[in-house]
Amino acid sequence: MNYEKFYASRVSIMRPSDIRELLKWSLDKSVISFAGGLPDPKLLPKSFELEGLFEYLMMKNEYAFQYGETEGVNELKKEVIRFSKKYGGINANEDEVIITTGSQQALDIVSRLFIDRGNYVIVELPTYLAALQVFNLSEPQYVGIPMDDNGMRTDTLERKLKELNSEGISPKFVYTVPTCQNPSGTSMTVDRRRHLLELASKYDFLIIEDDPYGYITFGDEKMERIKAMDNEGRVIYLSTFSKIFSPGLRVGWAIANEELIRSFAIAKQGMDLSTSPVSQYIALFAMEKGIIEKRIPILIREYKKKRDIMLQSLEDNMPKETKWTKPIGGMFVFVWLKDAIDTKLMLEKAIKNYKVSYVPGKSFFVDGTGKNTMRLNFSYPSEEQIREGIHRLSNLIKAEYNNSF
Ligand code: PMP
Ligand code: G9A
Repeated sequence: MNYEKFYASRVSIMRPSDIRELLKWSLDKSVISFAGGLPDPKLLPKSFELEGLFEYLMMKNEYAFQYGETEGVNELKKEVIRFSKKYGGINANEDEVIITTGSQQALDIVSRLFIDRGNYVIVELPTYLAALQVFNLSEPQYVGIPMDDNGMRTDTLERKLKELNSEGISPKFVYTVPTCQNPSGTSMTVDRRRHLLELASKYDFLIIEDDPYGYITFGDEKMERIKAMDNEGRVIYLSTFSKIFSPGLRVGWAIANEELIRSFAIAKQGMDLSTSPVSQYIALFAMEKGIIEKRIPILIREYKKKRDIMLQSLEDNMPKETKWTKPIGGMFVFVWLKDAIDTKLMLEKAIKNYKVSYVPGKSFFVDGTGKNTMRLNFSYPSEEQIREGIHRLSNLIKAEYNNSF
């Protein structure tokens, strides 16, 4: 059967995600996976934490097992508001919050609400792959802004905005993961966050602040949320229970001006009616019992240990002409190899011969660069696997360097 003729034209734009395609290797125990951005399996919810959950769900039976409001379970929204205020300094009321089916759904909604074909959208170089996957379906024109150790180069952004402005072009939004970015691991300084807000005001665009990792930073650095500094209602803030509790729940949230949240809700109605009420009540249980607040310091302690081991192993093993980022939190280190190396071509050897996987970096870059880069996740592998995996990867890279010019 030839199915081609049945597909809508947008199907030709769809691309499989390098990350999702690699997920199977996370399940193959013989391969050490630095690929998927998965939480440490040892830090997923424990049975002692979830004691009483079944009774709790039965007590909420007529809500948890029923259809729910599109905006989300009201008590959960209240908990999200309290949490975002306490840990993120964000002020919001109940009309300014919507519960989403992971942040991924919020990104899909952003794509549907704001991008018409050919609209300009600004992203970081590199940026989160699955955001590009959903934005692509709306066929934007991307402008990629380079990053350095201090996050997005807002000076370059300003120059680019001036240029676009002189051509009469006004971008719809800047998409940023300002804290412990996926994939680079870097964080934007507070000065640059302010600068970004000033530019948004001057050139009249929205900011999508995607913040799954801001609650897992390792030091004392205060990563002030852009949303917390937003006086004009320009920032749409996204976060999720995926990294601080469980990605299996598929529960996230968005905070924005209430008019925008209303549009979010209308878009969401046609997508899934509401986020699973059962999942929302599990998240609510975890919030009310303080499970999440208790586990955040544990996540920080454990991930910091793993980050340190990864950085030390890279330092001890990687050949010269290789560099990498030094994240202050989150789950990822980003690596640049010699220009001659194509990490996508190298991947098969890595998996088959060296039994180690990573995400080739090219698909994180909207400008076609990044061929010689890779993303390494340090939250999922064990400490021993990190040491052994970096050793294996370094051996492969040394061999590739010897074969290259
Ligand atoms: N945004 C970023 C930057 C992410 O890294 C992720 C998960 N890897 C998501 C959004 C989606 O998260 P979820 O849908 O699980 O909330
Ligand atoms: O498994 C996923 O697709 C979520 C994680 C994303 C990532 O690895 O960046």
